[in-house]
Amino acid sequence: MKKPGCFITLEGVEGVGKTTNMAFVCDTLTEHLQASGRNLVRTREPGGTPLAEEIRTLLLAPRDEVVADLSELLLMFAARAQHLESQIRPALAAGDWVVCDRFTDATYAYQGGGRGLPIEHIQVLEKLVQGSLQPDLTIYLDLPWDLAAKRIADRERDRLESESHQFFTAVRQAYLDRAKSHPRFVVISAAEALPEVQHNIGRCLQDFLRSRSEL
Ligand code: T5A
Repeated sequence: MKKPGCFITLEGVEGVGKTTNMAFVCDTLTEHLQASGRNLVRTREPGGTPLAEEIRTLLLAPRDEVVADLSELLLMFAARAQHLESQIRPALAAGDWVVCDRFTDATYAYQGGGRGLPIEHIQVLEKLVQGSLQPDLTIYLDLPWDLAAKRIADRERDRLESESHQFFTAVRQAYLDRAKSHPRFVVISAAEALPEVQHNIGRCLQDFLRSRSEL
Protein backbone atom coordinates (compact mmCIF):
# COMPACT_ATOMS: atom_id res chain seq x y z
CA MET A 1 0.00 0.00 0.00
CA LYS A 2 1.22 3.51 -0.86
CA LYS A 3 2.45 5.49 2.14
CA PRO A 4 0.72 8.84 2.76
CA GLY A 5 2.33 12.15 1.76
CA CYS A 6 3.91 14.42 4.33
CA PHE A 7 4.01 18.18 4.75
CA ILE A 8 7.02 19.86 6.39
CA THR A 9 7.46 23.61 6.85
CA LEU A 10 10.46 25.78 7.76
CA GLU A 11 9.85 29.02 9.63
CA GLY A 12 11.75 31.91 11.18
CA VAL A 13 12.38 35.63 10.80
CA GLU A 14 14.40 36.80 7.78
CA GLY A 15 18.10 36.00 8.00
CA VAL A 16 17.80 32.97 10.32
CA GLY A 17 19.00 30.70 7.49
CA LYS A 18 15.79 29.16 6.13
CA THR A 19 16.95 29.27 2.52
CA THR A 20 20.38 27.94 3.50
CA ASN A 21 18.87 25.07 5.48
CA MET A 22 16.08 24.23 2.99
CA ALA A 23 18.72 22.60 0.79
CA PHE A 24 20.00 20.53 3.73
CA VAL A 25 16.49 19.40 4.74
CA CYS A 26 15.57 18.50 1.15
CA ASP A 27 18.82 16.62 0.48
CA THR A 28 18.47 14.64 3.72
CA LEU A 29 14.88 13.66 2.98
CA THR A 30 15.40 12.99 -0.74
CA GLU A 31 18.05 10.41 0.10
CA HIS A 32 15.56 8.64 2.33
CA LEU A 33 12.56 8.93 -0.04
CA GLN A 34 14.40 7.81 -3.15
CA ALA A 35 14.95 4.41 -1.57
CA SER A 36 11.17 3.91 -1.50
CA GLY A 37 10.47 5.54 -4.89
CA ARG A 38 8.79 8.66 -3.54
CA ASN A 39 9.27 12.29 -4.58
CA LEU A 40 10.05 15.43 -2.66
CA VAL A 41 8.56 18.77 -3.68
CA ARG A 42 10.47 21.86 -2.54
CA THR A 43 8.44 25.03 -2.52
CA ARG A 44 7.93 28.36 -0.74
CA GLU A 45 5.39 30.94 0.39
CA PRO A 46 4.28 33.38 -0.64
CA GLY A 47 4.77 31.73 -4.03
CA GLY A 48 5.22 28.23 -5.36
CA THR A 49 3.13 28.60 -8.56
CA PRO A 50 3.32 31.22 -11.35
CA LEU A 51 0.28 33.12 -10.05
CA ALA A 52 1.35 32.90 -6.41
CA GLU A 53 4.86 34.07 -7.36
CA GLU A 54 3.28 37.11 -9.03
CA ILE A 55 1.40 37.82 -5.81
CA ARG A 56 4.72 37.47 -3.94
CA THR A 57 6.28 40.11 -6.20
CA LEU A 58 3.35 42.43 -5.49
CA LEU A 59 3.66 41.83 -1.75
CA LEU A 60 7.41 42.31 -1.41
CA ALA A 61 8.00 45.22 -3.78
CA PRO A 62 8.79 48.46 -1.96
CA ARG A 63 6.12 51.04 -2.92
CA ASP A 64 5.01 54.55 -2.05
CA GLU A 65 1.40 53.54 -1.47
CA VAL A 66 0.81 52.27 2.06
CA VAL A 67 -0.34 48.64 1.90
CA ALA A 68 -3.31 48.13 4.19
CA ASP A 69 -2.72 45.33 6.72
CA LEU A 70 -5.91 43.59 5.61
CA SER A 71 -4.85 43.74 1.94
CA GLU A 72 -1.55 42.13 2.90
CA LEU A 73 -3.33 39.40 4.82
CA LEU A 74 -5.77 38.65 1.99
CA LEU A 75 -2.99 38.57 -0.61
CA MET A 76 -1.04 36.06 1.53
CA PHE A 77 -4.08 33.80 1.61
CA ALA A 78 -4.87 34.35 -2.09
CA ALA A 79 -1.37 33.11 -2.93
CA ARG A 80 -1.80 30.23 -0.47
CA ALA A 81 -5.13 29.14 -1.95
CA GLN A 82 -3.51 28.86 -5.39
CA HIS A 83 -0.45 27.10 -4.01
CA LEU A 84 -2.54 24.56 -2.11
CA GLU A 85 -4.85 23.88 -5.04
CA SER A 86 -2.30 23.47 -7.78
CA GLN A 87 0.81 22.30 -5.96
CA ILE A 88 0.58 21.15 -2.34
CA ARG A 89 -2.66 19.12 -2.26
CA PRO A 90 -1.95 17.21 -5.52
CA ALA A 91 1.56 16.35 -4.30
CA LEU A 92 0.34 15.09 -0.92
CA ALA A 93 -2.45 13.11 -2.61
CA ALA A 94 0.18 11.41 -4.77
CA GLY A 95 2.08 10.36 -1.63
CA ASP A 96 4.88 12.88 -2.19
CA TRP A 97 6.60 14.84 0.57
CA VAL A 98 6.32 18.61 0.44
CA VAL A 99 8.90 20.88 2.10
CA CYS A 100 7.75 24.48 2.18
CA ASP A 101 9.77 27.59 3.11
CA ARG A 102 7.11 29.32 5.28
CA PHE A 103 3.37 28.62 5.50
CA THR A 104 0.45 29.83 7.64
CA ASP A 105 2.52 30.08 10.84
CA ALA A 106 4.24 33.00 9.08
CA THR A 107 0.85 34.67 8.70
CA TYR A 108 0.17 34.31 12.42
CA ALA A 109 3.66 35.66 13.16
CA TYR A 110 3.85 38.55 10.64
CA GLN A 111 0.27 39.67 10.08
CA GLY A 112 -0.87 38.61 13.59
CA GLY A 113 2.18 39.33 15.77
CA GLY A 114 3.87 41.95 13.59
CA ARG A 115 0.91 43.89 12.19
CA GLY A 116 -1.40 43.24 15.14
CA LEU A 117 -4.31 41.88 13.08
CA PRO A 118 -6.86 39.90 15.13
CA ILE A 119 -6.00 36.20 15.36
CA GLU A 120 -9.68 35.34 14.80
CA HIS A 121 -9.52 36.92 11.32
CA ILE A 122 -6.53 34.77 10.43
CA GLN A 123 -8.27 31.69 11.82
CA VAL A 124 -11.32 32.30 9.59
CA LEU A 125 -9.16 32.55 6.46
CA GLU A 126 -7.06 29.57 7.50
CA LYS A 127 -10.19 27.43 7.82
CA LEU A 128 -11.57 28.69 4.49
CA VAL A 129 -8.34 28.15 2.53
CA GLN A 130 -6.85 25.09 4.23
CA GLY A 131 -9.78 23.23 5.75
CA SER A 132 -8.14 20.79 8.14
CA LEU A 133 -4.77 20.64 6.36
CA GLN A 134 -1.84 21.40 8.70
CA PRO A 135 1.88 20.71 8.41
CA ASP A 136 3.04 17.41 9.94
CA LEU A 137 6.27 19.00 11.14
CA THR A 138 7.34 22.64 11.48
CA ILE A 139 11.02 23.39 12.00
CA TYR A 140 11.28 26.85 13.53
CA LEU A 141 14.75 28.41 13.38
CA ASP A 142 15.03 30.85 16.22
CA LEU A 143 17.29 33.89 16.37
CA PRO A 144 16.95 37.30 18.03
CA TRP A 145 16.31 39.98 15.41
CA ASP A 146 19.58 41.83 16.17
CA LEU A 147 21.59 38.79 15.06
CA ALA A 148 19.33 37.93 12.12
CA ALA A 149 19.48 41.53 10.85
CA LYS A 150 23.31 41.40 10.86
CA ARG A 151 23.22 38.36 8.56
CA ILE A 152 21.23 40.23 5.92
CA ALA A 153 22.82 43.65 6.53
CA ASP A 154 24.44 43.89 3.09
CA ARG A 155 21.24 42.99 1.21
CA GLU A 156 18.81 45.35 -0.46
CA ARG A 157 15.70 45.23 1.74
CA ASP A 158 12.26 44.36 0.33
CA ARG A 159 9.06 45.96 1.69
CA LEU A 160 8.72 43.59 4.64
CA GLU A 161 12.43 43.46 5.45
CA SER A 162 12.31 47.23 5.86
CA GLU A 163 10.11 46.92 8.96
CA SER A 164 11.29 48.02 12.42
CA HIS A 165 13.14 46.20 15.18
CA GLN A 166 9.90 46.27 17.18
CA PHE A 167 8.02 44.59 14.32
CA PHE A 168 10.48 41.68 14.05
CA THR A 169 10.69 41.26 17.81
CA ALA A 170 6.89 40.88 17.84
CA VAL A 171 7.09 38.42 14.90
CA ARG A 172 9.64 36.31 16.78
CA GLN A 173 7.56 36.33 19.95
CA ALA A 174 4.46 35.23 18.00
CA TYR A 175 6.44 32.30 16.56
CA LEU A 176 7.69 31.31 20.01
CA ASP A 177 4.14 31.49 21.42
CA ARG A 178 2.84 29.31 18.58
CA ALA A 179 5.66 26.82 19.09
CA LYS A 180 4.58 26.40 22.73
CA SER A 181 0.99 25.58 21.82
CA HIS A 182 1.56 23.44 18.70
CA PRO A 183 3.35 20.12 19.26
CA ARG A 184 4.27 19.84 15.56
CA PHE A 185 6.85 22.63 16.14
CA VAL A 186 10.51 21.85 16.77
CA VAL A 187 12.46 24.93 17.83
CA ILE A 188 16.11 24.96 16.76
CA SER A 189 18.49 27.74 17.73
CA ALA A 190 19.95 29.35 14.62
CA ALA A 191 22.56 31.24 16.66
CA GLU A 192 25.16 28.48 16.42
CA ALA A 193 27.54 27.92 13.50
CA LEU A 194 25.89 26.35 10.44
CA PRO A 195 27.31 22.80 10.94
CA GLU A 196 25.83 22.68 14.45
CA VAL A 197 22.46 24.03 13.28
CA GLN A 198 22.39 21.36 10.57
CA HIS A 199 23.41 18.66 13.00
CA ASN A 200 20.38 19.60 15.12
CA ILE A 201 18.07 19.75 12.09
CA GLY A 202 19.37 16.32 11.05
CA ARG A 203 18.54 14.90 14.49
CA CYS A 204 15.07 16.42 14.31
CA LEU A 205 14.47 14.80 10.90
CA GLN A 206 15.68 11.40 12.15
CA ASP A 207 13.29 11.61 15.12
CA PHE A 208 10.45 12.60 12.81
CA LEU A 209 11.12 9.76 10.36
CA ARG A 210 11.26 7.31 13.27
CA SER A 211 7.94 8.64 14.64
CA ARG A 212 6.32 7.87 11.26
CA SER A 213 7.86 4.39 11.17
CA GLU A 214 9.94 5.51 8.20
CA LEU A 215 13.22 4.29 9.69
N1 T5A B 1 5.45 36.56 4.90
C1 T5A B 1 5.41 35.29 4.38
C2 T5A B 1 4.38 37.07 5.63
O1 T5A B 1 4.43 38.24 6.07
N2 T5A B 1 3.27 36.30 5.82
C3 T5A B 1 3.17 35.03 5.30
O2 T5A B 1 2.13 34.36 5.48
C4 T5A B 1 4.28 34.51 4.57
C5 T5A B 1 4.21 33.12 3.98
C6 T5A B 1 8.95 36.26 2.49
C7 T5A B 1 8.45 37.43 3.26
O3 T5A B 1 7.05 37.28 3.35
C8 T5A B 1 6.64 37.39 4.68
C9 T5A B 1 7.82 37.03 5.51
C10 T5A B 1 8.98 37.51 4.67
O4 T5A B 1 9.20 38.87 4.98
P1 T5A B 1 11.14 34.90 2.37
O5 T5A B 1 11.32 34.52 0.98
O6 T5A B 1 10.70 33.84 3.26
O7 T5A B 1 10.27 36.22 2.50
O8 T5A B 1 12.45 35.49 2.68
P2 T5A B 1 13.19 35.76 3.97
O9 T5A B 1 12.69 35.23 5.24
O10 T5A B 1 13.40 37.23 3.83
O11 T5A B 1 14.38 34.85 3.64
P3 T5A B 1 15.82 35.25 3.69
O12 T5A B 1 16.48 34.64 2.52
O13 T5A B 1 16.01 36.71 3.90
O14 T5A B 1 16.24 34.64 5.04
P4 T5A B 1 16.65 33.20 5.35
O15 T5A B 1 16.27 32.31 4.21
O16 T5A B 1 16.17 32.85 6.68
O17 T5A B 1 18.22 33.36 5.43
P5 T5A B 1 19.36 32.83 4.45
O18 T5A B 1 19.38 31.36 4.39
O19 T5A B 1 19.32 33.60 3.19
O20 T5A B 1 20.62 33.26 5.33
C11 T5A B 1 20.97 34.61 5.53
C12 T5A B 1 22.49 34.73 5.65
O21 T5A B 1 22.92 34.12 6.84
C13 T5A B 1 23.92 33.13 6.59
C14 T5A B 1 23.71 32.71 5.14
O22 T5A B 1 24.88 32.22 4.58
C15 T5A B 1 23.25 34.01 4.51
O23 T5A B 1 24.36 34.78 4.18
N3 T5A B 1 23.70 32.06 7.57
C16 T5A B 1 24.46 31.91 8.66
N4 T5A B 1 25.52 32.60 9.12
C17 T5A B 1 26.06 32.20 10.30
N5 T5A B 1 25.60 31.12 11.02
C18 T5A B 1 24.56 30.42 10.60
N6 T5A B 1 24.10 29.40 11.33
C19 T5A B 1 23.92 30.81 9.37
N7 T5A B 1 22.87 30.34 8.67
C20 T5A B 1 22.74 31.13 7.59
